Amino acid sequence: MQHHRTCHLCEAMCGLELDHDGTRVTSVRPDPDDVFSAGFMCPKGVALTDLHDDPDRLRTPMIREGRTFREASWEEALNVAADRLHSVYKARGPEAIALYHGNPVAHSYGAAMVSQLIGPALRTRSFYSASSMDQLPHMFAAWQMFGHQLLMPVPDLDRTELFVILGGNPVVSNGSIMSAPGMPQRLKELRARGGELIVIDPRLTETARLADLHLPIRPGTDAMLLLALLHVIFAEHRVAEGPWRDRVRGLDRLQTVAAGWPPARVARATGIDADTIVDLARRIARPRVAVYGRMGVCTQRYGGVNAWLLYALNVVTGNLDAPGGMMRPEPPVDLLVLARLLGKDGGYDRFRTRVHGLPEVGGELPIAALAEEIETRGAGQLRGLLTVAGNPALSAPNAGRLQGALGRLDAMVSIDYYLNETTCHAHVILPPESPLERDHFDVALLAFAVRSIARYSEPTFTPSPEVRSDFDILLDLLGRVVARRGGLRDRAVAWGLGLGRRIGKERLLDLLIRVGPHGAWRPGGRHRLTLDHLRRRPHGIDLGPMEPSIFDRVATPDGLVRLDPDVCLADLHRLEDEAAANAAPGLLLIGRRHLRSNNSWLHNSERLVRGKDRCTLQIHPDDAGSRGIADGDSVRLASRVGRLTTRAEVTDAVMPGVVSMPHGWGHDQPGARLSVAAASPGQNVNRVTDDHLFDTLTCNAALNGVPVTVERVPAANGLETEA
Ligand SMILES: Nc1nc2c(c(=O)[nH]1)N[C@H]1C(S)=C(S)[C@@H](COP(=O)(O)OP(=O)(O)OC[C@H]3O[C@@H](n4cnc5c(=O)[nH]c(N)nc54)[C@H](O)[C@@H]3O)O[C@H]1N2
Ligand SMILES: Nc1nc2c(c(=O)[nH]1)N[C@H]1C(S)=C(S)[C@@H](COP(=O)(O)OP(=O)(O)OC[C@H]3O[C@@H](n4cnc5c(=O)[nH]c(N)nc54)[C@H](O)[C@@H]3O)O[C@H]1N2
Ligand code: SF4
Ligand SMILES: [Mo]
Repeated sequence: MQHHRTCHLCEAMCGLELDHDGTRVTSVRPDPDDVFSAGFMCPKGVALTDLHDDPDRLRTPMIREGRTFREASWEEALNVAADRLHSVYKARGPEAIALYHGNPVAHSYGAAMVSQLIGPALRTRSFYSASSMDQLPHMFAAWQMFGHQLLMPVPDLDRTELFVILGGNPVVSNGSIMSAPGMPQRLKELRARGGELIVIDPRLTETARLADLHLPIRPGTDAMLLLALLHVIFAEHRVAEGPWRDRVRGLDRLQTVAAGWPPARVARATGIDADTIVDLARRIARPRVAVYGRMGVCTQRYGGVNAWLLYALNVVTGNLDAPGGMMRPEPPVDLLVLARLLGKDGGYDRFRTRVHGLPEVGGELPIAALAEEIETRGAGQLRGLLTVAGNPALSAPNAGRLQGALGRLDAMVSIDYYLNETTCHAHVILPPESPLERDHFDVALLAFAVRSIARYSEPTFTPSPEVRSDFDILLDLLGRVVARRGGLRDRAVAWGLGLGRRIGKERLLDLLIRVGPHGAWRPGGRHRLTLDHLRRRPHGIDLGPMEPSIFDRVATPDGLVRLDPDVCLADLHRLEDEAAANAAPGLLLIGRRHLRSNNSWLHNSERLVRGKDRCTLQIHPDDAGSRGIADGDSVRLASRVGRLTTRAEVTDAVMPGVVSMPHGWGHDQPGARLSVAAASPGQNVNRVTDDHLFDTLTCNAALNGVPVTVERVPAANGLETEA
């Protein structure tokens, strides 16, 4: 039998064609008829079946007793979980329970729908997620400039004539805040229509190899480069004319700031010479140019300022909300309205963390503070944690410290497929259905696709009655916790949660689609979509290219885009100080993604981990030479917080002064149950990244640009991780 479904593993949302016999998938191919991915998939597509078949994937709830876990019924596990969380609530108050949402929440519409209710239901504001080691600076800038944190513009990749990427590697990551399956093909088409690609990245990445121009940049200096680009554009009177000028404010203040950053001032710090910067500015100040920045500009010490300057640059060149520039699609579910109704349209510094007083961004507290909030005694100390689809023990900075903290919680409940490095600390693990046993719709990611499309996938296999969805598990658990509080309001909330379960996520989704921009209940709509429509069109429905709509959706108090947010301007003093100081010549650590990895959690698939060791430390020949390091040597990588030993890969793909190592590895943790991953565990680079190193504006973790030392160790010492 054949079944078509969306791959939910990354933001590209490829359409897949599966053959199966009713219980097992026998082959996975890219769906040639898919309206969006048109016959593309990456090697991870097959991992859907590997996940489904994986004997290590949990099929029943697990309860920890001492160091071991035993299987339990849903009834028992949910009650134990609710009892544990409730006793923390009773003894320490609601804020003593924290939530952590991992990246896959964004890929599960059931989990995403309920996730917004968890905080209010548990009455806690201690909300953490992978966002604060990812795209939070973009959300912050969108909130400051456009008045809505989800109004993040997307490159109009298929029509741009110059695509400039700072700190993104879409050929490997398959795009982020830019859903565009088939990146190599799309980049080929860009070149075929005479367009150009410029990549600004400390490493000669797989994407940079396809570029017309690769500019290696010293990590953490993008803000200086962006200011210098603005400087040239203003100084040479290249600011675009157009109706956008009536829809923004703060252009003069932006100009004043940029005036202080001539290219010559930033050349040494960035490693890009002044003439090149001038030339780049001239090329950017034209129509149909998209300047896009991703992880490399977010997860560093100037994430917030970078995101602001990037968006501002696209505005002054006239490319915001213009074809070929940075735009937004019109997805079937209106995420902007939905988020506003849920109070999730943005915010900043309305409350702070207890220990170091770090500000909330969009209702989130920074992951960099999670360990200290668990460790530090006093009123409000975190004693309980609910993790949903996350593995912070591997993914968060200073992971060694966080792992220690997780082990000391009074109540930890995890909703996850695996007994892994994080969930091994939980008292109860509640596993959701396999990806093939659930339906799929991209509530969030379709709002960041390079075209407007709609696509829904039915479950491939009918789940057996004992299997539960993230949606049902979360609602059931929350209902039980709330019911234990016993007040009148609590009973009303518990009833509401029960009602949500009875309505079911499919009917809620149908409702959201019907009232959405292309929905059946939208007056004058062309497509009149319902969930049933989508069920009949498994290859998806193309809703057309992006159209200008950002300026119309701006939600600032005066309806104008702010080019000069006060908090961003104020943050520039850090950059001034840095430019004045003589940069230390030490080594800076950056990350690296691989096509066959997905953060920490696909390393239990035999065919995805096969092949040579990927968990190496890339180092430039000059830096290796001066340290007596040869290719393949064991090296010790150390920072303020930790050290590890791994193998050196000497390569001029990284610029001098920079070393690179991937994250998501370190599967040698006792207590985890990942038999394939444990056979080639690699090292957890986040034992070296530093929880005290973050963007002090948004408090987003700085996983890139970490000061480190590297030294050769005699091979006999072997490869082991040290705390
Ligand atoms: N050094 C360094 N560290 C990094 C990064 C980096 O570039 N460098 N990148 C950062 C980024 S961008 C991110 S997003 C984070 C990711 O950080 P996390 O989200 O914390 O980690 P993941 O590895 O994505 O783990 C996802 C977990 O969800 C589980 N899971 C998968 N699907 C589902 C599901 O449908 N339901 C449930 N309940 N569970 C599910 C998996 O088993 C796994 O345990 O890592 C960050 N860490
Ligand atoms: N195969 C695969 N795909 C993935 C993932 C995965 O783990 N594997 N993870 C998914 C997730 S959660 C995310 S968030 C996306 C991320 O998607 P991307 O952002 O496209 O991916 P990264 O590889 O993190 O790219 C960051 C780039 O920034 C560069 N960089 C580091 N520091 C700096 C700096 O200071 N300045 C500049 N200009 N560049 C810098 C790095 O060398 C790297 O090439 O990928 C998603 N897709
Ligand atoms: S690029 Fe790969 S992982 Fe991402 S959606 Fe497509 S097949 Fe899945
Ligand atoms: Mo991410």
